[in-house]
Amino acid sequence: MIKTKTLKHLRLTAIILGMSLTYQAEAAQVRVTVTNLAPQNGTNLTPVWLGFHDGGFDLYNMGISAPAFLESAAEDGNTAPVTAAFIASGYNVQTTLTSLNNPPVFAPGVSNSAVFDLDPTSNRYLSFLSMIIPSNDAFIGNGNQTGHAIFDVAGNFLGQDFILTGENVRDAGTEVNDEIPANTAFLGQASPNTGVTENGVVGVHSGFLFGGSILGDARFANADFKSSGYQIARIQVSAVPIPAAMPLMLGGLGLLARLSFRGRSRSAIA
Ligand SMILES: [Ca+2]
Ligand SMILES: [Ca+2]
Ligand SMILES: [Ca+2]
Repeated sequence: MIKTKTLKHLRLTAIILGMSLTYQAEAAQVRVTVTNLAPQNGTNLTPVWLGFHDGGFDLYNMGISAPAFLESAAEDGNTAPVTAAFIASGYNVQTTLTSLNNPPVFAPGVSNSAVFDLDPTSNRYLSFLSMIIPSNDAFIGNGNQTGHAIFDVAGNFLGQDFILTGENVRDAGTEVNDEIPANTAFLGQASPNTGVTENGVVGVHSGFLFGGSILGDARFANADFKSSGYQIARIQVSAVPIPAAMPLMLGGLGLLARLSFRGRSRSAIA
């Protein structure tokens, strides 16, 4: 009798454990945290576009002219075009993460995060994109679409935790870096896509102009991202072990199992 009970308990436990294991293999919840690491009066970041894909979505390549969606993001912080391009490429797990402040930019020291439900195969890689402000067309974003794997080929969670320095700042090559306030987002630019067309290619940004209107502005006195050791941002991708509802659900299942077992025992006695 005791043996039968134990066996039944074991079988139920196995079923419940199996359910939780199946859940982990099929989908994973991850948290992406973006932090602006620049010093006070340093560089700001526009809301950060984040997208998860299977390695088939490329934001840009060094030495090649920027796609239109990159121009909008790099010159105006507008992520609507990259969002549409991502969908057009067949992907749908993406967001534009704001700072929750007003304006929604990431000022130095500001951090925010978002949680995503990911498929380890179709959402294996992270891509990110954000404009550096103020600037003409400076941005951070990964040019290597498979550079930030969240899962390995077998679907095991890898996570990511990396720091972008001043050397990771790119020039979209779409607008001349004249830093004239009327051409420069966040300084005096009144409408999108305002500035002198550069007709260039994406490359490493050469830095803000010494004596220019960005570094000459007291609010951005520490925005020289070419200075030694300058840190722009940190991006962390961590696993959310079990969704908050899962332990409750498992607890509930256990209780149900126990109740049904007791019910059966009683009817057996009767
Ligand atoms: Ca430029
Ligand atoms: Ca501009
Ligand atoms: Ca332009």
